[in-house]
Amino acid sequence: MIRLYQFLPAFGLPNASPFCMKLETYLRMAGLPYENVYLATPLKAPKGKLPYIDDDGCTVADSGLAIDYLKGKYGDFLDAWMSPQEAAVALAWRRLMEENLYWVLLYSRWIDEPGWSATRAAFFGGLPPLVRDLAPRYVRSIMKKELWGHGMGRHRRGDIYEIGRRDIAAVAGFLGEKSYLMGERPSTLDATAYAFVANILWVPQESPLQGAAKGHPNLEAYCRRMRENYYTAGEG
Ligand SMILES: N[C@@H](CCC(=O)N[C@@H](CS)C(=O)NCC(=O)O)C(=O)O
Repeated sequence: MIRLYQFLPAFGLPNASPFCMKLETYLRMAGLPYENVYLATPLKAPKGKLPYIDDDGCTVADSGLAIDYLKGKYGDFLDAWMSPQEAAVALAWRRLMEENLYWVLLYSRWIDEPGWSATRAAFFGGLPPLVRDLAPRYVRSIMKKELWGHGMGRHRRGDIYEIGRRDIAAVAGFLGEKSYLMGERPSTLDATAYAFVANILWVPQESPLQGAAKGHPNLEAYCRRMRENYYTAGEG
């Protein structure tokens, strides 16, 4: 049995972590049976981050490495049809979202207001009084350091959101009128895109990033399509 270790759901999404939501969406798209194991913190995760999977005792941490492992063991249900050129394009789009857009999302949630207030309430609001004050400050300081280390956190607010706006416009432009990112057939890239775009569009965190996504109605339609296809009503 595949066990998916991920954060507790928040914001009415399958997961407020785009990487956790990506891996769960992949499992659903590939039709692989799995069981969710929800963790409050990533402290015990093999690499200190979530998600990771355990497949009958074989542990794989990192959404991308887990998907590679699952494809190797159970077959590539989603991407085998792609030409090498299409696979290269899909990888480049995935990197845009996971390695660049992610940091704008992180900034909008953990640093900027009103995102930070919503994050604090959703992730820490249920903790006992003292921890409820200390934990968010501590985790936020880690996020600040990570943003600085990546480099995104060194930019001015306006520049960060302009970077995010361009990424969102690029994703929307590439999607165009197609049903899925790579055409009329769903692929693993859609697990990433749905997870990221829904985590920007469908969260109670107004930001210029969310405003940019709302400016592209095809992104909303795309997320609805993914939700209808891969999640039952009310789940995500
Ligand atoms: N490359 C990893 C990224 C995972 C990741 O960044 N997870 C975040 C949540 S979105 C996390 O666990 N952060 C905890 C931390 O950095 O302390 C993947 O694809 O799984």
